[in-house]
Amino acid sequence: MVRINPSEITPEQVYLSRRRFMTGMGALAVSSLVLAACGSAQPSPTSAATGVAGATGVAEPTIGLPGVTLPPLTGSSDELGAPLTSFDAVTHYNNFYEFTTSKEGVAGLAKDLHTSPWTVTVGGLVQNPKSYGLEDIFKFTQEERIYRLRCVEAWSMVIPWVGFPLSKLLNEVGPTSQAKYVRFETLYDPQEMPGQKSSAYQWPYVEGLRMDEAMHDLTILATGLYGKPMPPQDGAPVRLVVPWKYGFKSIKSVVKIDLVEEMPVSLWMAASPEEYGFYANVNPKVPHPRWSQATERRIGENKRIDTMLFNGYTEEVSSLYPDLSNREWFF
Ligand SMILES: Nc1nc2c(c(=O)[nH]1)N[C@H]1C(S)=C(S)[C@@H](COP(=O)(O)O)O[C@H]1N2
Ligand SMILES: [Mo]
Repeated sequence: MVRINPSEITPEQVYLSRRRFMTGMGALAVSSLVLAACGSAQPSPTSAATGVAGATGVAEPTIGLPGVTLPPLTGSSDELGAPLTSFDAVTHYNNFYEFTTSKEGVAGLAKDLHTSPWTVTVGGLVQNPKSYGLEDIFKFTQEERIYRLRCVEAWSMVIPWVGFPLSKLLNEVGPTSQAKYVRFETLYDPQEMPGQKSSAYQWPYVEGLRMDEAMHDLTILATGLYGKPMPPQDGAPVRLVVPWKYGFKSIKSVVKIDLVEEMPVSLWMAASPEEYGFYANVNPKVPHPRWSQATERRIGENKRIDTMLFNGYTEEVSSLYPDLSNREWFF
């Protein structure tokens, strides 16, 4: 992002907003979990990364978890009527700097990423720290959420994610009263992720949210898209999606979630502090230091469209940011 050319580049409320973004049968399914027998041993993040299988000794790239059925694609547009971005574009125009800074190159380089077994270690200021294997992640009811994704580089997509509210996982571990922020980390494994051999960035990729942002119903952990398991290039097996913020906040291939007291320093804050802050809420009126954010290119369409405050989710999230004149929210 920093080094590329922009041209390339309240309960009732909660219930109501839920209804707006959940679509079709998937949302109504009691549980999509159909688990095959799987090993009970918790793999360490390291063994998960290298794909060393426990019981069988066979290491194989796996997408998703055998036996898990995700809710099928049901929607065809977002809640504003914008059509879905094609599956091909969603999976072949990616930002995932752990592989390459070339958007078109990510899919090919990421295709062999070992995503099973996988462990997400959740700890820090919580009552019940827990390591989630994929089988635990898929115990949360998976639902379809069609969201706009607005990259800070001024392009956007409409993506039908599959996932579940992050709040469900956080409620399980029980943040203590000291916890003010959530810090997320992507897998660090330069063998699997060749872009991490570059010292241009401080790996692993880190992102963060304030506690109320993390608990917001729109904030999900996504395990798939288009009714299919998450493709590696989109952040398999599990990634964050925060639709009212610039895309870089939606961290991919998460292995660690910590509840913390201090505001985390994200990879982008460390890489370019004069350009990227913590909040990064979408705002057409606050330009990036190097380009305007007033409009965006919807991938697959020719014309530019107007960028919306909070990426069109103002009704849902504006109560989190009481003073809109506070520039910190939009940096
Ligand atoms: N770990 C990690 N997460 C990441 C990125 C990345 O480079 N590494 N890129 C971010 C950026 S800039 C965007 S726009 C989105 C892109 O998600 P997509 O490729 O699934 O559309 O992922 C975000 N999450
Ligand atoms: Mo982005």
